[in-house]
Amino acid sequence: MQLETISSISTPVGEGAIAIVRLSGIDAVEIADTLYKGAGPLSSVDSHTINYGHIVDPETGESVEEVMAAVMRAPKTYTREDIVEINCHGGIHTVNRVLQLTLKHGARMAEPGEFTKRAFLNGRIDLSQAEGVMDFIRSKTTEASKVANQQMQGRLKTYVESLRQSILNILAQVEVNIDYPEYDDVEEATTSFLLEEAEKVETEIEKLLKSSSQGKILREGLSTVIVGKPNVGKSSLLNYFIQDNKAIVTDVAGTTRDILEEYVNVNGIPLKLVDTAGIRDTDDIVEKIGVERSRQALIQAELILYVVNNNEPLTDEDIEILDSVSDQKVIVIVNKLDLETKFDTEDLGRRYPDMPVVGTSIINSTGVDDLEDRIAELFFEGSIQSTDSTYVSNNRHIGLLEDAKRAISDAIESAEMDVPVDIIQIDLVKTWELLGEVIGEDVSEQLIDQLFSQFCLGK
Ligand SMILES: Nc1nc2c(ncn2[C@@H]2O[C@H](COP(=O)(O)OP(=O)(O)OP(=O)(O)O)[C@@H](O)[C@H]2O)c(=O)[nH]1
Ligand SMILES: [Mg+2]
Repeated sequence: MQLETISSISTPVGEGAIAIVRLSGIDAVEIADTLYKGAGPLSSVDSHTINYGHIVDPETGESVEEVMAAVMRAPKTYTREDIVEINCHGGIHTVNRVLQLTLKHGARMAEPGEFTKRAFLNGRIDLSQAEGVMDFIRSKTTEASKVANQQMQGRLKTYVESLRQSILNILAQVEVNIDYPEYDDVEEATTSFLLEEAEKVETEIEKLLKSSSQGKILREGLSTVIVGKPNVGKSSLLNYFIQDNKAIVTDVAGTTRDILEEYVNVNGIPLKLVDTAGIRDTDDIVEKIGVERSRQALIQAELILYVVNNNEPLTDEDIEILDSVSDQKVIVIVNKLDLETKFDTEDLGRRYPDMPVVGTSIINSTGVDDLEDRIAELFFEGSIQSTDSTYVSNNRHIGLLEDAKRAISDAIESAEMDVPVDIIQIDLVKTWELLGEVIGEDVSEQLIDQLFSQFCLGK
C-alpha cells in the first residue's frame, strides 16, 4: 500500500560531499518531476536508475542545485513504496532548499523513523528487524553492529518463530484432548507431551534471556567507571585507552574535577569509560562537587576500575570505598608498578578474595593488555561470539521474553499439578502472544509509533 508522500534529508546534518533528500510514497516521482529538469521527466525513466539533472524552483525558474536523482519504483524498495532519492552536492543550505521545495510541492516532512516504519507496515521487515536497523545505526563497535545486522536480517525473528511453532504444536495436542475427553490415555499423553515440549521452550527462552546482558553491553556499551584516590593515574588510564591526551594529567592531586566520558573498544567490547575526580575529603568547593559526582558514578557503574598506587599502602579510605562496592563488578588496578612497592597485594587479596587484581605501569604502557583480558573474561567469558549466537539486546524484547518465560513456567507448573489442560491452554496462548509481540505481531499502534519515533530523521 502506498501512503502519502513523505520527504526528509536522509544524510547526517553537516558538511559532506553529498547529501540526500529522500521521498517515499504515492506521489514521490510526480513531486520530484515538478522540480527536476533533466534529459526527460523522471516518470519516464526505468526503475532503479540514477539520473543527472537540476532542481529548479518552478515559481522563479531559478536553478537551485545540480543533482543525481535515483528513481526506485515499488515494490522493490526500502519502504515498498515509490522512492526518489535526490543526491545534492552543495552544502546544508542548498539541501535544505531542495527539501523545502519538495514540501512546498506536495510532500510532507517525514517523522523520525517513518521510512522504516513504512517498511514495517508494508511487511518488508518485522519489528525485531526494524529495531535492528536502529541498533545498527547506533552501534559502537564491529561486534555490536554484527549483532544488530543479524537482527536486521531476521535472526531473532526466525528463532522466535520456531518457538511459537513449538507452542502451536502443543496447543494442537491440547485441542485433541479437549475434543476427545472420553479417552483417558489421551489426557495422559497430552500432559507428558505438553510437559516435555513446554520445558524445551522454557529452556530456549532462558537461553535468550541469558544472552541479553551481553547483548545489552554490545548495544549500549558497558558503563565503566575509573575511581580511586587522587593522583593514582586514573586520567592517565583513560588517556591510554583512547590514545589521546583528552584528560588533563598532572602530578597535582585533585587534577580531575569533573566527569569525563569516552567510548573505547576493548577486545570488541564497547566501554563507556568514565574518568572521575579522585575521592578524598576536601574543603575545595569545586573538588567537593567532583568527589560527589564520582560517588554517584560508582553507584550506576556496571564495571568499576579501582585504581591504587603501588607506591602507597592501602588506606582506610580505599577500604571504605571498596567495601561499599563489593557486590558490584570491580577490578583493582595496582598502578605505578615502576615505582617502589609499598602496596600489600596479599592483604588486598585476603580482604577481597573475589576481586581480580591487575598490575600496571601506565607510564610504561605495561599491564593494560592484561586488564583488557580481565574485562573480557568478566563479561564474555573471554570472547564475543557475535556470529553464532542470537543476542537479545533490546529492553522491549527482554521485558516480553521475561513475561513469556513466566507464562510458560506457569503452564509447566500447572501441568505438573495435573490441572485440566484447557486451563493450561490459557498460559500457552499467552506465551505465544508475548513471543508474537517481540516480532511485532499483535502489537498496538501506539507501541509502533513510539518505537519508530526513536529513529533518526530520514531513516
Ligand atoms: N611513575 C608512574 N607515574 C604515573 C603512572 N601513571 C600515571 N602517573 C603519573 O601520576 C600522576 C597523576 O596521574 P593522573 O592520571 O593525573 O592521576 P589521577 O588519578 O587522574 O589524579 P586526579 O585527577 O588528581 O584524581 C601524573 O604525574 C602521571 O604522569 C605510572 O604508571 N607510573
Ligand atoms: Mg584525573
